[in-house]
Amino acid sequence: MTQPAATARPGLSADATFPADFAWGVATAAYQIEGGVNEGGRGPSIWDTFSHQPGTTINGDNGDIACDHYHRWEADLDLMAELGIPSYRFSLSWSRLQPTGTGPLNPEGVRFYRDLLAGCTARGITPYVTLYHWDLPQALQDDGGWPARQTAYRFGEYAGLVAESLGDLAEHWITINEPMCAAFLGHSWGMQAPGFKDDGLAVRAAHHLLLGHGLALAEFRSSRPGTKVGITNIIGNLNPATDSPADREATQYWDAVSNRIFLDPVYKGRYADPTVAAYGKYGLTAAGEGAAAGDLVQPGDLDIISAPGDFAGINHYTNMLVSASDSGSTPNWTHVEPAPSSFGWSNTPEALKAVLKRVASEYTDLPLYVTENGVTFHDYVDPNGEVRDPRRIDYLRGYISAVGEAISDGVEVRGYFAWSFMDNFEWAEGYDKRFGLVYVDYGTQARIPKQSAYWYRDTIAEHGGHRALASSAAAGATA
Ligand code: IFM
Repeated sequence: MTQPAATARPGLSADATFPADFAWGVATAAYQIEGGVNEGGRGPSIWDTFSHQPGTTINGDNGDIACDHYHRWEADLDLMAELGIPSYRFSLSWSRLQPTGTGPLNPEGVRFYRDLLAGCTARGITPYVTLYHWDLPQALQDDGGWPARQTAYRFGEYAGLVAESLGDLAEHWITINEPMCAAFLGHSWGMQAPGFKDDGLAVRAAHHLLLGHGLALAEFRSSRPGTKVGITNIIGNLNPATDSPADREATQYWDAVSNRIFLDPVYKGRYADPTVAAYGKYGLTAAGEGAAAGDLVQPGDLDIISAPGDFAGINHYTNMLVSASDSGSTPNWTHVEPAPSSFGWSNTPEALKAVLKRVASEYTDLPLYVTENGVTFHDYVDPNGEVRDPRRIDYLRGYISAVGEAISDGVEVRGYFAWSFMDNFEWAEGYDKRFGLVYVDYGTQARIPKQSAYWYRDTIAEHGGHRALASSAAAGATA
C-alpha cells in the first residue's frame, strides 16, 4: 500500500479517554457500495427504481455499479485490515437476501454475506451488521411500503431469517438505520426513495419503521439470545437562533418531529406530547390508547418498540440554528458556522458531545455507539497520486476528541464508526459527495487511502485499537 506523505499528525484532546475495548471502526451501507444489482439473484429495491427516474439524483447517478464492492469485497477488507481498522459496520441488502421481501432467503445472497462476515473475522475485523439501510425490496413498496403496517411484519420475518442464517457470524446487530431519513426524506421531503411528498405517509412510515425495529429485536432475542441488538437514530443538535420565545418554541417543535419522534418511543415507550401535538392529525397517539382496528398506533405497539435493546446507535452530522417561520409550522434552520463541508454541514464537535450527553441523561443507560459521523469535501488526487484532506483530519480529530471527552465525563460510549470507509453513492447526491477515508476512482475502481485514513490508522494505534485487530486476527487464524 502507498505510504502517506509526511504530514502533521495532530493528536486527540488531552481530555479524551477511551476504554481498552473501544470499537474503532468505519461504516458503509449496501446500496451505497455494492453494485452488482442484477447479480446473485438480487431483486430490485426502491433505490434502484428511484435512482433510475430522471431528475432524482445528481447527474442521474445510481448504485448499479457503485464501488463494485460485490466483486471487490476481499480487496476492500484487505485494505481495511492494512489500515488497522478493527471494526466494520455494513448493511445487508434486503433484496439481495430476500428478492421480493417475502419467502425463503436467496441462497446466493446468504452465501455472499456469510463469506463477507467470515472474511471480516479472518482478518481480525469485528463486524457490526445493519439489517436495513433504506433499500426496501420494490415488491414491498408495490404493496404499500413502510406506510403500510404489514411491511413492519415483513421486516420482522426477514430479521428472523437473517438471525437464523447469519446470526452465528456477528455479535452486534443494528435493526434500522436512521428511520428519520427513511420516513421523512423518503415520504415527506421527496428527496430520497420512494420519493413521496406527503407528511401523513411519512408519519405512518415512521411508526412502522419503529414497529419493525421492535419485531426484529424480538426475533433476534428468540433465535440468537447471545447477540447484541439496537437501533441507530440520527440525532441533530438544535439551538434556537435567538433567545426569543418564538425561536425557542420552533426549536422544540423541530426536536419533537425530527429527534424525539424516534427517541421517545424506543427509550420511553411513548410518543412525546409535542410530537403527538404535531402529528396527531395523521393518527399518531402517545401509545395507541383507545385505538380502533386500522388506526396507526395499535395497543401493544409501544411495548414492542420499547423492548430493551443492548445498545443505542447514534449517527450525528448536523448542528443547527432554528428560527420561527412566518409561514406555517415548519421552522427555518441553518447550519452553525463553521460549516465547511461540501454539504455545508458544521464542524462543531461540541454538538456531538451534547448529543451523547443528552441521550445518556434523558433517554437511556444503555451503552452508546457513534455508528456514523463524518464529513464530505471535494477531494481529488494530486499530481503525486495522493489525496490530501487536512480538513477531514481536523474534523475527525475534533469529533473523536468530543467522544473521548464525553467518555471522560461519564457517558458510556463503546465505539466510533467513521462515515465512511470509502467514497460511495451518496443517495440523491450521487457520487458528487465524497465522505470516504479512502478515495474511490470510479473510472478504474482504484482505492487510494486519503491522508485521513492514515491519520485514523495512527490514532487507532495510539489509543490501543490495533490490539483488538491483532488479537481477533490471531483468534480467527486459530479458529
Ligand atoms: O451516506 C449517509 C448514510 O447512508 C446515512 N447517514 C448519513 C450519511 C451521509 O449523508
